[in-house]
Amino acid sequence: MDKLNVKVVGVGEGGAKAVGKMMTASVGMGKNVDFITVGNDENLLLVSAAKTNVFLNRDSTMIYKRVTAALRGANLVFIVTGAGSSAASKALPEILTCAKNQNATIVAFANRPFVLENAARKQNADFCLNILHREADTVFDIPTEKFFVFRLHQMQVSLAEVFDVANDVFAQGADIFLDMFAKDKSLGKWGNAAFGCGLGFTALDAVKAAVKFPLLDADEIKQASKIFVRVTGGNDAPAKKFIRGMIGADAKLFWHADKIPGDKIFASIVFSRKEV
Ligand SMILES: Nc1nc2c(ncn2[C@@H]2O[C@H](COP(=O)(O)OP(=O)(O)OP(=O)(O)O)[C@@H](O)[C@H]2O)c(=O)[nH]1
Ligand SMILES: [Mg+2]
Repeated sequence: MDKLNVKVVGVGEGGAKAVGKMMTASVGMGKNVDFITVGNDENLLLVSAAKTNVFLNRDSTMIYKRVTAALRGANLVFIVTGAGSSAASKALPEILTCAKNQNATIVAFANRPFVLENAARKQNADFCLNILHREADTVFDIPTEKFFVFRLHQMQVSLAEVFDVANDVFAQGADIFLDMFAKDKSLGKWGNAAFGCGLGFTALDAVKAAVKFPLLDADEIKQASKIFVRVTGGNDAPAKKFIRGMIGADAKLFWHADKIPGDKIFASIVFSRKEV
C-alpha cells in the first residue's frame, strides 16, 4: 500500500453534520480524502457538500452498490456517527462489509446518546457500537456527556452546541489519526481507543496539555497497552520522559517528533484503552 486513499463516511444526521464540519475545517487537505454521507433524511443529503450522498430508501442492493462505488480503492475508512441513529443501525453492517471488501483500515468516531435521549436511541447505539467494536480496527466510543466539559465556562449549554463541539472534536481526531496513519500505515489498529491534543510553548507543556484533554482519563493512559505521541517541535526529550514515566513499563510507545516551524508546539496522543 503506498498512496493514501481515505474515505470519510458520515452516517445519519449527526454523522452528516460531522462530515460537513470536517469539510469546512479542511480535514485531510492534500491527503486524498473523499467525503460521503449516508442517511434517511433526503433534505439533509440534498444540501450536503459531500462527494457522494446515499439516501437509505428501500432498495438495499442499490445502497450496497453506491456505498461500494464510493469506497472503491480506500485504504483508510473513517465512519462518523451519532450512534443512536436509526439510519446508522440500518446501514452500518453494509458499510462495514463494503469497507472490509476494500481491505481498508476502519476507524470509527461514535458518540453515544446523551443520558436523557430515548430508549430507542440507546438501543441503536448499543447495536452500532457492538458491531463497530467487533468489526472496526479502531473505535473512539465517546459518551456525548463528555463533550459538555469543553463548554464548562458557559452557564447554559444547549444540546445543539454540545453536538457542535462533538463534530469539532471528531474533525480534530480525524486529523490526528490521518497524520499518524500517513507517517506509518501500521498504526491503524488501536481497538477501543482514545485521543487527545494540546498546545504549549515547549514540547513538555504541549504533551502535558494533551494529557489533560477533556476526553482523556489519566488513569487510562497509565494503563494503556500501546500509545502514540507526536510533538510538532521543541526539545522532545523531557516530553518523552514525562510520558514514559506515566505509562507502564510494558506499554509500547510510538514517539514521533517533528520539526514544524511555529511559535507553539502541538502534541497529539492516541492510545489503546485497556479492555474491561
Ligand atoms: N456527533 C453528533 N451527534 C449528533 C448530532 N446531532 C445529534 N447527534 C446524536 O446522534 C444520535 C442520532 O441522531 P441522528 O443523527 O439525528 O439520527 P438520524 O440518522 O437522523 O436517524 P433518526 O434516528 O431517525 O433520527 C442522537 O442520539 C444524538 O445523540 C451532531 O450534530 N453530531
Ligand atoms: Mg434524526
